[in-house]
Amino acid sequence: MSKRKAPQESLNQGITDFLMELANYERNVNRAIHKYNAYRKAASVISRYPSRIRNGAEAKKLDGVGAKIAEKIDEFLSTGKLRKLEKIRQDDTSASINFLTRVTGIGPAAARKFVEEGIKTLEDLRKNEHKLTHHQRIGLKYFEDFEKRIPREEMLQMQEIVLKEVKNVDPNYIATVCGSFRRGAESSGDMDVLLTHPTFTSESSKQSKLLHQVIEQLEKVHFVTDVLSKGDTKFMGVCQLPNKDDGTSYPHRRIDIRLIPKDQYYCGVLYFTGSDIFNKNMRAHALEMGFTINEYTIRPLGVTGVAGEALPVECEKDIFDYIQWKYREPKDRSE
Ligand code: DCP
Ligand code: MN
Ligand code: MG
Repeated sequence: MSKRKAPQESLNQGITDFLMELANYERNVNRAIHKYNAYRKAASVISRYPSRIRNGAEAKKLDGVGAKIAEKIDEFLSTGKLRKLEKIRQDDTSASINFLTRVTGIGPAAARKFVEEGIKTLEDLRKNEHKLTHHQRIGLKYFEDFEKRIPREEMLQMQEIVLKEVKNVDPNYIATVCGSFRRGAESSGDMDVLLTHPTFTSESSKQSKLLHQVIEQLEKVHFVTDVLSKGDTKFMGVCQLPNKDDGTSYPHRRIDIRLIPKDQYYCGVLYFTGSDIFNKNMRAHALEMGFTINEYTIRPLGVTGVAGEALPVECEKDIFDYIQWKYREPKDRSE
């Protein structure tokens, strides 16, 4: 997961931006999850609205936009800003909480706790390293690097190293770089790698060695530089390309590697290719067709709505076929 997205302009960008800023404020600062969800829902329905919204009343007709949000839209459209947001932006506590959550490993709860203790800046965090988890320490160490997006040219070089080293460990591995990279993005926030092996299925016993020996190899060739967390099926860490010819170094980058049973691999590839919006839309269509899709399986829904056994899947197209959707190449999966 990465936090910074490439901007995606829409007709009502100004409105959806301020709604998302309010949503994050409600979640991060007030712990008001219901308000967070309400703002997000409104932002989502407005982002799909096909014309430029002229006033609050027009927006209020949409499902998920109530009187209070309509009022804010009127204020925004007539004055170009929102007093509530101006106040929030000036509030030192909420600005600090929002800032700290940009460090990987610091979620809203940890950020609130730090701010209560007077820890508000990178400098404060550095002075209080003993209060940080290992993950947060690495997040702090590479804060500036992790804020940078990864140009596709570098993603291609990173992919080459990962695939080569995976095959060096065992040529029978199957590995796919997913995420925005697989959708053809010109830059990515991180690298998402999925890994499987023909001997590993959801029926076979756990084979954690399959993930660990790949990580060891990537560490051995100095591609993986740090570990954020490492389980039997999920690795979260940091990697770096070898220095350029002129001796200058590349930024450190976030990399996630997941080991997935072979029979669940293509549901995983589909999910981790995204986009998140495409996933939501595909799942909604699947439900209409009587199927439920998640990152592991596609299952038919019985008449009572209970999910049946996982259906066999040999490639991504199988999943599209079950729900009678025309196959879409990764580059056409932005929504
Ligand atoms: N995903 C999802 N829903 C989420 C989070 C993730 O469906 N809430 C899926 C779709 C994403 C994929 O996982 O494409 C990888 O997550 P990332 O956060 O890494 O997103 P991207 O790779 O798409 O973008 P970025 O370039 O910012 O990393
Ligand atoms: Mn990711
Ligand atoms: Mg990604």
